[in-house]
Amino acid sequence: MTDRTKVRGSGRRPAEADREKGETRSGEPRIAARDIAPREAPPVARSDHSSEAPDRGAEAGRADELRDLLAGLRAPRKRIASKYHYDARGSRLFEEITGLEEYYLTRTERALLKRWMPELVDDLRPATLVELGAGSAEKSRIILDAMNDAGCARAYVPVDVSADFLSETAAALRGEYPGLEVVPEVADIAEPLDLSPDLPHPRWIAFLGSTLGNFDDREAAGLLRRIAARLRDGDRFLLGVDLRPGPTKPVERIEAAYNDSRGVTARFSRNILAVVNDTFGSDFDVEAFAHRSIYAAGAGRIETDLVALRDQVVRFPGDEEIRVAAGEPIRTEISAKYDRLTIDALFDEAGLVVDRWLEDEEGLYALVLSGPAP
Ligand code: SAH
Ligand code: AVI
Repeated sequence: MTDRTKVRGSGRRPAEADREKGETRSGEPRIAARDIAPREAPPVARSDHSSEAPDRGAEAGRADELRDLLAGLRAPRKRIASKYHYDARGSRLFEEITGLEEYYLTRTERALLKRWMPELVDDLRPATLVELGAGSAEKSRIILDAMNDAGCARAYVPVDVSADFLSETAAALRGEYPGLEVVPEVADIAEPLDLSPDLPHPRWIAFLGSTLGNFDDREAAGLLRRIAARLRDGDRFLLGVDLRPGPTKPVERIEAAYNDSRGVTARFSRNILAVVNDTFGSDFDVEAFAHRSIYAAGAGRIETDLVALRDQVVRFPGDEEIRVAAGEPIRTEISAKYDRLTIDALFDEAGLVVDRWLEDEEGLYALVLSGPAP
């Protein structure tokens, strides 16, 4: 049994699993964190953060990622996985988006957390908060503050694919919450979730920001199933979701959130090509694509494409070429929207039961607290 918290991702090193045990000042078992002290920013797709040279496992992981990427770009409808948005620049652009007037999601979720966390945390007393796609953990602090106030806070496990951003987040949190074990994990949350048995219960697994909506139906179902399988009695899953249009939420409101007047979302979208170039050595001309986000009512989701402004040939190392025709879209992101019915159906399939559905007065956004099905 290892004492580290790990969430398996691509390119992980088997040797990392054998980390030594330590103790906290209070004598509680320490939940060992991987060393992710700030260092040269690695490409987003790398999850290898030890100080040694990349091993064959990491190289194989990268080769798999390149194979998947090229398969997506050769598909009849071209696509790039949305996780490639999040290098350091992409993460900062997303932070900028969260402050935009049009992007109501973050501030609505923040208000819901502020309204409900003190009461719920005091009631349920989670000892560990695991957060998927934690980013800057700005809103997580609302939960952590409530855990501190309730005197139950023991460990925080932010999981994110953006390594450099995660290390900044972890360093900041260690300073802000001295008694808390902060155990960052660089990993792809679409991969199996493997939590250390040493993390104290009750545990909450949080997935905020409506990031679930960035995964397709199959991935989302798998993710929820794996989360449900990790929950013991008393543990909870806290999900934040953006809601579908309704009487007080016109479609235009959703579309405006993804087509902001300052063009920050367009820069965030195009940055995915820069990340692919940096990670795989391709030569996408970032300026040769236009951002397009449209709400697809049938699917209940925003669909974001980068549309080629001219015919082009994109080169990858190893003489691989991708041809893109003028007007051809590359799907870079979906942002699914939910309602009570779609969540109930997803949760039912995953083995989760909704405890509380907490929605703002305008019906924009919901926090869903759930537990394992009996
Ligand atoms: N939870 C924060 C950040 C949301 S942005 C909030 O609510 O504001 C989405 C976050 O998920 C980013 O930090 C990004 O790096 C991370 N992310 C996206 N795809 C991921 C994946 N496949 N695996 C792990 N993290 C991912
Ligand atoms: C992180 N994720 C939930 C955001 C969303 O709304 O889909 C990413 C984003 N894309 C454009 N704007 C924000």
